[in-house]
Amino acid sequence: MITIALSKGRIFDDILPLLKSAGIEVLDDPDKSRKLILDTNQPDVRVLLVRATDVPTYVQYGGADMGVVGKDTLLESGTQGLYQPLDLQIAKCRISVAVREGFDYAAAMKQGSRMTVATKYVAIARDFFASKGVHVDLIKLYGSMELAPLTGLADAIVDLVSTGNTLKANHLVEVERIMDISSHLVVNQTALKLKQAPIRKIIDAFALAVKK
Ligand code: PRT
Ligand code: MG
Repeated sequence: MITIALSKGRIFDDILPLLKSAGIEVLDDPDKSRKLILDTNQPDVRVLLVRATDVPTYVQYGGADMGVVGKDTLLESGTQGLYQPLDLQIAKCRISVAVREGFDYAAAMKQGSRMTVATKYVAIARDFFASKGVHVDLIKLYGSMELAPLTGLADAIVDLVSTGNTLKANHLVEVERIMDISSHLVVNQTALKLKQAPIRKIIDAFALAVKK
């Protein structure tokens, strides 16, 4: 049995064509069913639905043989020992710094002043501002980062941006791009050894489909 951990939403939607290229079709629709373990047309392949941030944990500890997870989540979780054979080029976005319209980011970035930054991505934000030699106070949030600059909780946020519509709707502006993000395939090291042939087959099919 091969178990693949996926999160509902954009990653699930974007991985379906890649799964299909590997001959795998998921038989349940996660939006209609309440099942957390989904069957596929392959009797020896199943899909686990987990929170995006839990995917690295499931794969690391062998609860799943492989999974698909955003680079943002991988960098932030600091998961060790996960084999990452492939950038799947799906669920693309970027991680950026954003501030309230009219906020002087350049001045705030100058030595001496101290900025407060709210984010779910504390590790990524810490590394980024440290690399610039700027001292920031970080506030950890779990969602709706956009509210922080609007309420005075923080001067800036570090968050994912895709179309930019969410920032615009909340009178925020993207002032600096930290990095581009896409989702990666992650594989449990032991599973790779014990189930090498079927796992390789999936990796190879994905690799071929990504190139197209
Ligand atoms: O939602 P939940 O709390 O369950 O978990 P999650 O947010 O970690 O999962 P999910 O499914 O929302 O995102 C999974 C992965 O998709 C992320 O880890 C990213 O790698 C990737 N991804 C790609 C995105 C986006 N694009 C994206 N736009 N994840 C989130 N967003 C959010 C962003 O945080 C912001 O709130 O969408 C909003 C911005 O979108 P635009 O288009 O308005 O700019
Ligand atoms: Mg989300």
